[in-house]
Amino acid sequence: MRSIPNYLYILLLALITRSAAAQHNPVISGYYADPEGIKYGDTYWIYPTYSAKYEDQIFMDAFSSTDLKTWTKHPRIIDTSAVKWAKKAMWAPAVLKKDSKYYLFFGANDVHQGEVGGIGVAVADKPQGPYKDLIGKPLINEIVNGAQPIDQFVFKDKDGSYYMYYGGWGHCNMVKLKDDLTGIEPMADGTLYKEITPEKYVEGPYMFIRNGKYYFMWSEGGWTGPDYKVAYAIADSPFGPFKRLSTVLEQDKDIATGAGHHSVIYSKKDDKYYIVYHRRPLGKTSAHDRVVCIDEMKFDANGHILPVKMTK
Ligand code: FUB
Repeated sequence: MRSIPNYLYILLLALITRSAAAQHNPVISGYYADPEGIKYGDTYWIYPTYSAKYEDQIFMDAFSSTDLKTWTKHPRIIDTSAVKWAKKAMWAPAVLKKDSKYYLFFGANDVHQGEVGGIGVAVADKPQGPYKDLIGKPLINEIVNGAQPIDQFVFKDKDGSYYMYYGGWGHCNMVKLKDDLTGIEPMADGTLYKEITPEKYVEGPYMFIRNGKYYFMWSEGGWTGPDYKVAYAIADSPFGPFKRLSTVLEQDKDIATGAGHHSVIYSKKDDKYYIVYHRRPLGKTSAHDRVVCIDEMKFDANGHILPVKMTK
């Protein structure tokens, strides 16, 4: 029997590898949402919400990878036994490393006026936990400016200040965190809670700096439906103003619906940006049927974000 010529063998191998790499979404199995992606050293991490009934959302898992393709699950990095005031609806982690500690901010209890819950903060010695409640109570419990205290993102500014953007119910506040992350303190102008809600904002804020500009992003629409999406603004300061520029991510009839609540990972070695988000597989209509995906996020020559093409 004649053997396959070498060049054909190599071509075949390249094609197989390429299609395997292209078929990467969803990146983790199971229903998860609101993913916070981050790189600690050489390792990529995803911290998502466990997407299920509120009463079942009593823990969080994390996932790590060195190549953005193969992910290792780290189960129950935090749960309600470590956070006495959290009973349900542990949502939307935001994470960071400060000094030699790892911090995880989260929402709990789907809090309404007069209830205990809101945004909490936990700390661990390793990215995979176990995370312990840092202050033994919510960091933000109250509803201020109409914003439900959920969906926090913690942003470190150029001068080392930590600002937290947060809010559901169509309102977004920013607050300045104390340097030890145990509470909030007034900003330079004396404001404690500054409302910065952009047009059409619903929830899920995120911020990053690129070429000196502040890119502020958020989710619009309803997370339980197909029209959920991500939009953005560019500003010269972390305080805004944040004028809506365009939609970055939305449903695609051939791929998935309800795409939103994202974060961004920057890969310095190849200068690439990745959007980490959740979406609802075609044919699924339950609110909680959400899966975590990653796609590349590109910019035009003027620094504007191009619409993301979701991939399978
Ligand atoms: O997963 C729970 C909630 O769904 C989040 O807090 C919202 O942003 C929405 O994604």
